[in-house]
Amino acid sequence: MKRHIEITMIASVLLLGGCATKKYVAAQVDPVNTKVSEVDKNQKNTQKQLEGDEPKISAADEKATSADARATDALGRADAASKKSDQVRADLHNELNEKIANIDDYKAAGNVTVLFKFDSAKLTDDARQQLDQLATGQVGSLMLKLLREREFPVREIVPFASERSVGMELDGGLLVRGLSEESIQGFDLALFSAGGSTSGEWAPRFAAAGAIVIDNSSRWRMQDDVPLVVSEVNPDAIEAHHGIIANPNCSTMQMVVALKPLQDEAGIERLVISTYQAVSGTGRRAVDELLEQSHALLHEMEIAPPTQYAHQIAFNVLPHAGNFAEGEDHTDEERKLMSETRKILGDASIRVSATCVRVPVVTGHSEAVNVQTREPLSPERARELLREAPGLTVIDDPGQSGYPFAIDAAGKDDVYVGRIRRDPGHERALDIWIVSDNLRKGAATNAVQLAELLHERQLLAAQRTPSPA
Ligand code: 2RA
Repeated sequence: MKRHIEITMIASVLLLGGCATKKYVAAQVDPVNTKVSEVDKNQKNTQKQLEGDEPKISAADEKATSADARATDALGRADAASKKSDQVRADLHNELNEKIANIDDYKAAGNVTVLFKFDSAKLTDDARQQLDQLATGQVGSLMLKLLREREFPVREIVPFASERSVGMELDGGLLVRGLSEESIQGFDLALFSAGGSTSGEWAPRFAAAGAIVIDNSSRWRMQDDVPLVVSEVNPDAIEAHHGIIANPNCSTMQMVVALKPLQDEAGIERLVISTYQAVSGTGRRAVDELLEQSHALLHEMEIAPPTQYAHQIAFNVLPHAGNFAEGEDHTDEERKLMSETRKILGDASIRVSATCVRVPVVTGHSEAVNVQTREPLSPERARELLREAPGLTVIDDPGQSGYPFAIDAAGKDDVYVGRIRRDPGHERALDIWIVSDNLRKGAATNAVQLAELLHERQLLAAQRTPSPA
């Protein structure tokens, strides 16, 4: 139709131009007619082709419609996902903001809820690190809480702290005292959560005054006449004390609870350990640093230079937990894992390789441990042994994503074990994953369990029968 109108218009224009143009017009009309019939032919061909292509066209049409629907659907989903991720981001911001807002309360509340606190100026680096824990009160305050929660049969609890905190009133009306020869007399039990120097100076004095000291610092752990005790692992060792009992380091503590049943069954030849340690192991200031850095990064703000670690800890992983002593290529944390493990398990021949890593987790240390046994031990038997052992919970259903992890273990007293499997590289080795709350079982819970053990075994001064006159 369109083609026909066009031709008519050309003809009428030329005719209006006069006779002289007729021949020319006629001459012109012929080619036009030829063209018309060519076009007609083409049109027919095209028509035919179109008819032949029709199924293809309608298939293409269908395809386009369904692609359209899919695109609309995908757009809808993308929109929902973006809304969801906005929500997740907003929730995370709110959560962090809330934590940041609480930091001041948090710091204030923790300041004196410790048993012993001293002037950090005279302390070594190692002791200062321990002191950080104490100054921020994480383990000390948890000890007090646990003594109450577990109804430890106590007549009187007296918190000791540095001079500047003397006289302060803690939760439950406890008044903080200062340390002096007079003030430390008359106690049956002293729970220390202070630095190595404080313990070095005052633990023997408390012991001489008749108390049994349970010390959370590293000061006495490797001393031959000081038992290093984990309540589920070597409880009998407590009886050999001479006034001081040492509480192991957190990363060793949780690991030996899981290793003991395997050692009893098959012996242990070698351990290869990688830890993933939470920042609360360093102290409350490190928790603050992680939260403040995370907050800054999420708000696209500059982060302050790190003070607790050598590098940024938020959104990072540092192959550096503990301190490197001069000329040492292992940190003290790694050395503690080696020596304390051998002492607690009572086997100096166990070979231990350890890498201690700090991760941006607030509470809950995780450990991947390759255990090479002396005798063959199947993963099935290991699982069975670990299920029956005290203080342990096995979560091992990898197909359903069932394994322990830090945020689940935080706030609980058990040690959690999962991913129990054969090491394909060694017929007598298993790989296991161990997680626990580093402040609870890793420190305060075990200290209180040791106090309970002393009480059950009638070893406290007030329980001893006076010798006949
Ligand atoms: C840690 N050594 O760095 C500590 C806790 N005792 O996690």
